[in-house]
Amino acid sequence: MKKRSVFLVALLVLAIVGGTVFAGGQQDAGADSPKVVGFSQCDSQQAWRWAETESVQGEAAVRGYELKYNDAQAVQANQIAAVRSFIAQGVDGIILAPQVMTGFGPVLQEAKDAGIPVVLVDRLVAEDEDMYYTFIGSDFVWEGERMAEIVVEETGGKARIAELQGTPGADPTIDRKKGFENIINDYPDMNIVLSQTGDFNRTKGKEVMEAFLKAEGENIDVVYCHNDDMAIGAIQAIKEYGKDPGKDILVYSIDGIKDAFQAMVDGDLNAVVECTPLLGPQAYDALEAAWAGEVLPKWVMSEDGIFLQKDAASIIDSRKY
Ligand code: GZL
Repeated sequence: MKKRSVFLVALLVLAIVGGTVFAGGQQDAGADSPKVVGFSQCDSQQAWRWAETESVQGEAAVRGYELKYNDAQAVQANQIAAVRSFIAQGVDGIILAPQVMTGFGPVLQEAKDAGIPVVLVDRLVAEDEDMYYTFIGSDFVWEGERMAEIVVEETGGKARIAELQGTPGADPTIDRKKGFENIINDYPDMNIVLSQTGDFNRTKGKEVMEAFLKAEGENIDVVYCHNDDMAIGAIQAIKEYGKDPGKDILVYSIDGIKDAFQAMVDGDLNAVVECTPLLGPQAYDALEAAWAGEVLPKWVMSEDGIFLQKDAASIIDSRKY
């Protein structure tokens, strides 16, 4: 009897332990529930942004992650609130496309304190590198330098340049200007005679170009645009002014959206340096590395191309955004 009761007690203990372990297994099942990622997008006002958002959203579906998306509508305070909300919801990772470089320190510290990795996409922040897991994006100085080299080549080193700058305080704006000037500063007859922000926006780019033309329409040889949307606005303004964009006034821009390739096919735009928005796969690769405890370089640089007007017709159909 004794042996039996001992055996029965042993069975009971095993059942409880097993159950607990199994239950624990059920609790571990939580580990198999899909990862939750928060994506804070700075705005959704143009084709480049739409392409980036689609890349991040599409890849989440491919990889089976739950994505919480917020469009800050170009208001930094909204972005900070969105990131704070993601932290409060206990997401597993955050993808952040910061509107400008400054002001994100406190909320990045909160994410760090919560043990949530933050991957920056397409724009940097002016914080210590340990405030984010990595930055995935282009080399904006390189973009500006390559564009200036093309302008020097196509103008013979002599041009009065109007510049349409991007969003003030955003690192593509700062560095595309820096890169362009790195090159033209070596050419005494290459001068930026007008420069103003068009906020990376098609409508504002047109308005600023209209003002440039009103002030100095007969003294502008080149327009250097920090992005394609402003270039397309500038092209419209130049046409309405009565000049031929791409010929009377040469137009150059950065991004490589499909409308820009069409503008080159139409002869209105002279060259484009690419800045790819298709960063979704790399963003999740980075988060997966963070979750696996790996260390990545603090900058995962995008590969970008350079496209001249003469090549646009043969390329446009293969463009992905
Ligand atoms: C570049 C990105 C810029 C694009 C613009 O990574 O931040 O912002 O060049 C966009 O088109 O507005």
